[in-house]
Amino acid sequence: MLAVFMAMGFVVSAQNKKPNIVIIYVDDLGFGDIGVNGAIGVKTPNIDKLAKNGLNFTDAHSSASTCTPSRYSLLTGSYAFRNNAEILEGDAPLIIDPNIETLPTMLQSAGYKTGVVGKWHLGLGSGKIDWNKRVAPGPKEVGFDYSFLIPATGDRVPCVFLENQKVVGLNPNDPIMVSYGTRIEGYPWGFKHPELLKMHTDPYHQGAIINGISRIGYMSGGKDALWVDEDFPFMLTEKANTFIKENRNNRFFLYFSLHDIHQPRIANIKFVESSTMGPRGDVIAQMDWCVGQIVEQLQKSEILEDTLIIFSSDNGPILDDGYLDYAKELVGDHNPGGVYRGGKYSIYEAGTRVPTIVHWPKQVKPGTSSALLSQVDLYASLASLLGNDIQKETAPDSENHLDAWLGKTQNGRTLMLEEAFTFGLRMDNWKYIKPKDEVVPNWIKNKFVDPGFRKKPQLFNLEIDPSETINVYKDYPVIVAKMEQELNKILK
Ligand code: NG6
Ligand code: CA
Repeated sequence: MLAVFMAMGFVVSAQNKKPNIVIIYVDDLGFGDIGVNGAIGVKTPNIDKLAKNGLNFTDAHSSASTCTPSRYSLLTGSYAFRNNAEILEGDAPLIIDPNIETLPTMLQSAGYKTGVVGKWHLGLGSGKIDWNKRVAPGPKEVGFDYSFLIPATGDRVPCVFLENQKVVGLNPNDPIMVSYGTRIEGYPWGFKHPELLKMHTDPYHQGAIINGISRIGYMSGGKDALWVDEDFPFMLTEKANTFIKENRNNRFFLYFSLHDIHQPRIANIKFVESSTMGPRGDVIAQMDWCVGQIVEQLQKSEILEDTLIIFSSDNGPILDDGYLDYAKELVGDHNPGGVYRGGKYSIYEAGTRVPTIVHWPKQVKPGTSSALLSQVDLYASLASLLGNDIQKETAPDSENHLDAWLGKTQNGRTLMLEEAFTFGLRMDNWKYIKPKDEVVPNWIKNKFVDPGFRKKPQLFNLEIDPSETINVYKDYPVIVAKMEQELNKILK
């Protein structure tokens, strides 16, 4: 009897122990891009191992089908449309209000050390940025004790890292200037100097050429501080692992936001031709290596068992997204979005249904889960894990689904919003897409991606039609009316 009580006591105290939390956030990774979900053209042994020893979700979603909106929702627990969050330029102001409670501030008040390493793309500063001084507000002001950033995206200037909001390696005699409007002299422009390019681009990526790659936007100065794209995997994993090592005796939260597999897809030579899909596959392999490095560090620090790892992506897959890198998936059997329709930018399922793995050896039994979940729910779910109450106005769209995230139930949301150029709503296995009377923007037309909005409403029954091929809108007026009503309630 005593032994039973003691065993129970052990379980209770283990449950009370707060885990370290690591969110590994991949960029543009599709549902079908990892081995456990059926990838063919590339091997992802490290991610597969995480999935085999953890919980692999088949119906978990980023909140939107592009980066900035998804990240905004992840960190604030609020839908992106409430703040008009859209893909930001590299000099855009910070879109998170420093006065609100965020996921990292919530974790700070629960005693966590917080850090972000990698792609930010949530804006910085509050107007015109002086890149030669500390750039604020930024991660610190919204709850991160430490930051090491790619400020926006790999295809946008400035092409420099920011550590704790200061440009790394900047020579004060060579100040940085950035412009997204007027062309500024400085680094040569892609459209004028195609002979300097490693790869050709669409007309939107023909600004400053840095490291043989032309970007969106113009830049001058900061020569000593320029990043080398091929070194991203090493730079970022090293910074993340240093943060882990330094905080191994604290409770910590690491938001590890990889640049891969976003374009420009320039794999390090170590990973070139490590897949049969060309550059897009090579950077998937590279990203998988980074994941392995983080897990290995957690293991070396003897904290893997106590760490809750959440692996996911900010939106679905895309082939050429502006750089002509000959992503070859179209000719192979590899299906980046799995059986799902669409991809990045799209309101169809592959836009937001992304690889999602939860790994926490002490608490989560290995398996799979078909619970319907959105990343916007991580806020309230993690707050509940830590026993934190959240105020009503905080994280207004975040639902506590801790039991589903930890595999204690297969029941997640009954209703779930999806954001893209229009809105989608999931109600169990029904999917409704709000009509939109607009033409497809020019810049997206040539991307082999169907953004999915139509002049007429769309309804799909994912249970029998997971690939959203047959619009059954006319056959189910009652369901449609109910879903329109629910959607309007959310959008109001
Ligand atoms: C788009 C860019 C695209 C990519 C995307 C951001 C053009 C024509 N296209 O605006 O290349 O950078 O923004 O991707 O400018 S995301 O994953 O960060 O949302
Ligand atoms: Ca993305």
